[in-house]
Amino acid sequence: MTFFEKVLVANRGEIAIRVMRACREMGIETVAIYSDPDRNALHVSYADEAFPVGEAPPAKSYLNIDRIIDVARKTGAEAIHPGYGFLAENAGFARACEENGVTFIGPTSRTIRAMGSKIGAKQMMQAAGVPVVPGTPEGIGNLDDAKGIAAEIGYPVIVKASAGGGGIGMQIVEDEAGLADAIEGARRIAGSAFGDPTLLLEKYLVKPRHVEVQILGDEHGHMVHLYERECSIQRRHQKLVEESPCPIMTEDLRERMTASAIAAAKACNYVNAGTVEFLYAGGEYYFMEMNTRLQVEHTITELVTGVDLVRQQIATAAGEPLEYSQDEISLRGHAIECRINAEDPLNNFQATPGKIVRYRSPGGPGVRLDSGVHMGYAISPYYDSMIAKLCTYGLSRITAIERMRRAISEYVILGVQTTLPLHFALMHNRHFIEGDTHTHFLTEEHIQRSLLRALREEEARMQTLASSLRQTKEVAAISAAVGTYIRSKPRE
Ligand code: MV4
Repeated sequence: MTFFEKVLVANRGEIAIRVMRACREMGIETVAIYSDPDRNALHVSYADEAFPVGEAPPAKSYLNIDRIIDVARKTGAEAIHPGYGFLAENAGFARACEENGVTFIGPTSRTIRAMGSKIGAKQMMQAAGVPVVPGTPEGIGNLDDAKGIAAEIGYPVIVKASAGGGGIGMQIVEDEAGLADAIEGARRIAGSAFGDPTLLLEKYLVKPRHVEVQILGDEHGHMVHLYERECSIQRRHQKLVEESPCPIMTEDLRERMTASAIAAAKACNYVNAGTVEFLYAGGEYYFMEMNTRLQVEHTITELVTGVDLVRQQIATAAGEPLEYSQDEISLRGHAIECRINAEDPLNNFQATPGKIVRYRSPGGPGVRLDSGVHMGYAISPYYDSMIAKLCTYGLSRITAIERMRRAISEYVILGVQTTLPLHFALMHNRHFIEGDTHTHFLTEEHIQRSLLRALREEEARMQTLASSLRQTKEVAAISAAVGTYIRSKPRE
């Protein structure tokens, strides 16, 4: 069955390769796009065809809607997969695809737009009976109204940008005295960062878990969930470690949370792959937002269910009914994903772009590595710092953890500082092992102390490895020089 003849992948790095892998399995030709510095990137050589779309800055290349649509039309690509980030949740891009007769592999532009408003999404979810965090039913009006609602729900409260994401502009308010400044500050940031100053106010949930549910909907009214992912270990709203299933999930909570996720998806007539994000605190869960894209961490859902989510996205976009009914989707085992970024966890996660001078991938039982780099690859300062997603799978959580420890110990990346030492430390951290994590896990003092100790040990191991490789290199260089010297001597 051919769903499309040719698909353009409007992304780069590991996710572009991931999408192209599904296409290759499905017999679909692929078109890559690349910015000037990405001309030698892996995703370019993996594709059947590749076209430049502009200079390094995303605005001039991977966000260049007209250029991307033009490449699709010139190559005859019937569909575009946006990956994640870049244009994946850009309603204007989805609309441009619709208007140019190119299938956007994802939800409709109408759904993307609707879920882009936190207030609109919350109202829709509340009407569908999905639990939402208590707060302003509309945007924050005048200060007195805000004070009234805050007094009613009780401090601390949080002020958020309705058109926002990633925690940008969020203000936590401990008492009424701080409310006016918080609203003013959030409104200014919301206006400048998102072009929309609309704010909402909610009860602030202290140290919640971030638990999300994967859903898949087709154009024939079928909707299924593919269980939950625990994504609480984050830093500045950038996820670092994700796992499925959630270590504290009970059958009853799973039943309720997945039913809410399905109800949320149906409320916005969701089609294709999406994720319903919840905050979990005090034994209760609340709708946070709906992501209208394939997520970075889709990998762990694929590992515990066996479902190829990208394949389902492509087939759904081609009008096919879902390949699986809910009864045919089961969760087996445990999967963990560690995001390996070119960042320095010992230096405030400073991005560390640079050239990879030594690269050796892990493998073996229960290891999946989705990587976009190779030896000699230069991590660009223009794009996100992700090197690879290291995933491990086991029938039990402890097996997945033990495999992650082993895979990290096998993974050699020299030339740039990475988050590998942090992940090594986390996989040995008692609180992580006990599943006792939440969204502020990495900011807790005792966690930072224990991670610092483990990080320094791991750092030392990496230095030893680097120096031994250097020695090897020096030995190799010396023996080569001796060889040359000997060969250059006239024979006696
Ligand atoms: C919250 C919250 C606590 N209470 N809302 C962070 C970004 C955006 N996705 C929403 N976020 C939060 N909203 C209420 N009412 C805590 C966070 C939050 C958070 C949420 C998920 C994952 C990581 C986080 C880190 C800090 C704050």
